[in-house]
Amino acid sequence: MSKSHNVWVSRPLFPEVLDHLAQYVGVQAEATERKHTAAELREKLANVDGAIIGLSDRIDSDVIAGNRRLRVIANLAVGYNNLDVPALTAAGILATNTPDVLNETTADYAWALLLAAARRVSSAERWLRAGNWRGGMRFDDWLGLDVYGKTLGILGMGRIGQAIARRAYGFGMPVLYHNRSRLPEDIERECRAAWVEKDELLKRADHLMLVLPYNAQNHHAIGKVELALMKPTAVLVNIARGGIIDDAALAVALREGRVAAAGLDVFEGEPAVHPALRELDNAVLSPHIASASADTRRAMAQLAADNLLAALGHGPDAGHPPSLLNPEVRGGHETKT
Ligand code: 8YV
Repeated sequence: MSKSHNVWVSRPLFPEVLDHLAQYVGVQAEATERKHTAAELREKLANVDGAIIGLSDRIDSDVIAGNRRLRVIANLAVGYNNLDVPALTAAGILATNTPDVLNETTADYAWALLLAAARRVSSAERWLRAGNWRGGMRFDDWLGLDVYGKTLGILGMGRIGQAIARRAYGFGMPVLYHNRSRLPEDIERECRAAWVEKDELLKRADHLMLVLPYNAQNHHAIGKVELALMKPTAVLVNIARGGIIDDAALAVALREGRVAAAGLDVFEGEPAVHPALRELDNAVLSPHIASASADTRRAMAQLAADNLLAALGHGPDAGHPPSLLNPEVRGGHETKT
């Protein structure tokens, strides 16, 4: 049966999610994972009604210029700094993301990085695998930093920041946070978290986690000046976006022991990673996998598919994408000619 709408999926996705999409729309899905150029995106999007795309696909005014058909872009991520939402809105194209379904998994991973960096898990494993564990182990070898009982700082206190904060209770850690806007008192109470100015956060946090969205204001929110305010015994964790930390400045601070260790899941210009960071034993590095549990990545893919279908008027949420970023376009798919 021919379908009234066609969609493009820019990367390999769970087969069951593609099958679900195919019940309603014609699906063209890429079989390999790669970054698409603006010209490729323009060409792919010219002949479809909607697309599911990933963070490496940058959708801006240039990519959608003159496109008379496209009705929806469904991002496979909660962060959407790869989308020019005002440009999509101006073109009458709906934009969606995948909030909430990844909060807890991503919060777990932030703790994994903090613990691994503080307790030197990765470097100890590298040392062991290299066959260095022969004979006795010195009592004062492999000393790490405590996490339990220390003050946790969180910069950016959205839903993931709050999920991180709630876990701190189990570690006996008081939580300080900074966010552009202070949380309502009941949420602060529930998270046992106190708002402080950014500089105070940097100075007082024993360990600091970054969970803020990337935008022009947050570019290098942690640079040389901010790193100098941190405690030399602090661990810095970034699960948010590359570009929030000045990676070159962080590498210098880590090398000189001005910051004790770092756990980094995201990098400026990823998949490239600053060579100086790769050299450092006190940096735990991972390839942007904070949301990558089997259940959560499935839930993200399913939510992106639900958003796409709803925007095109299919499925149980027809006409009401569950996580619409530009509701001002509402109805745009009906009126677009
Ligand atoms: C990525 C993320 O989507 O949701 C986000 O904003 O950064 C991640 O969940 C995922 O790593 C795929 O790139």
